Amino acid sequence: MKNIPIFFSFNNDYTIPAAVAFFSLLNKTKEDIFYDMFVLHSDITSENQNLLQDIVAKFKNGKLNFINTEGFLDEFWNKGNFEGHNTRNQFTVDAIVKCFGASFFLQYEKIIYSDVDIIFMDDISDLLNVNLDEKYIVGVKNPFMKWNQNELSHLNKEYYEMLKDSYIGGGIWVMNLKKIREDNLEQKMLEIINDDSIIKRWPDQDIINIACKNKIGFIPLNYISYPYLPDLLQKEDFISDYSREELYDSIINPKIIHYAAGKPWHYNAKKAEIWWDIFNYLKLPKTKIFTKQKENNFNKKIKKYKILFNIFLIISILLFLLNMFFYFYLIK
Ligand SMILES: [Mn+2]
Repeated sequence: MKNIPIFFSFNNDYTIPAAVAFFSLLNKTKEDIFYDMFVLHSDITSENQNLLQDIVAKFKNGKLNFINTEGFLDEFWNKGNFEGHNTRNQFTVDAIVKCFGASFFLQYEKIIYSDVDIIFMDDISDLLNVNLDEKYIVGVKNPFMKWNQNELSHLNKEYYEMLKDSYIGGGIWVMNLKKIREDNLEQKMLEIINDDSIIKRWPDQDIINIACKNKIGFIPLNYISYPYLPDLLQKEDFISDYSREELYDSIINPKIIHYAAGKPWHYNAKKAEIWWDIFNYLKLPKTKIFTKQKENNFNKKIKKYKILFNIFLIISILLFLLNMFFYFYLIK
């Protein structure tokens, strides 16, 4: 048996996606692998913790531990310049807590981090054998940098030039905790958070990529298979740092499907069938995140109708006044 440490960082709202992700991880685990799973969180209810424990208990090769991080980094989250692109509406403090794994896992020299808006399609324990050397972190290089230069448009020219060819996504990392501690890298991360001249649009990604620059390693794109990539590959002008073979291989042989943009629980994601199959198999409940997107669209529609209604009302009143005016005028 080989023990593989892996951690996650999410809030109570993400319990159901985490349940699907945990099931998919353990369902694909090789017989000689045991996952020591950790959840960094600040608000997951005991009921939801039990729901997740029950999923893990279905399998023999995983143990789930919750670590409460309540209050940790709150001050930095509230003060830091996270204003770009509505960052504060999209993310919670949990997004930056994950950068600080070295503080929570003193017992390990390296650890895997994974998002939970994902499906594991294969065992990923080999990741811990990745050669870390002098690197702080290993992740998947963003394949959309050349195509969508807007991804890093919030950074100034210096940082943009520094990061554009090496920027890793946030879905899956292997963190060199030993080296991060040795070099006191977390102090540097705090300074980046505190530096108001750096806008953090993608909180965790921006902090890690800036702090670890030149000491970042890469794993194949298969570890973040993007469900919407096939559509982009149909566009003739699509360009990427990756070869077409690598891009297609990530679609055909995914190790992890990452619903980075459209989420399956909002019904609008590509490749969502397998997510729903696991959801239904586990008989999971539909919680409030399932309606969020719909509500938003609904609110937008209502707003539109409200404006139309008000215009209609004003025109009606004007017509009425005009009528009254003519009525009295003509009667006279
Ligand atoms: Mn994600």
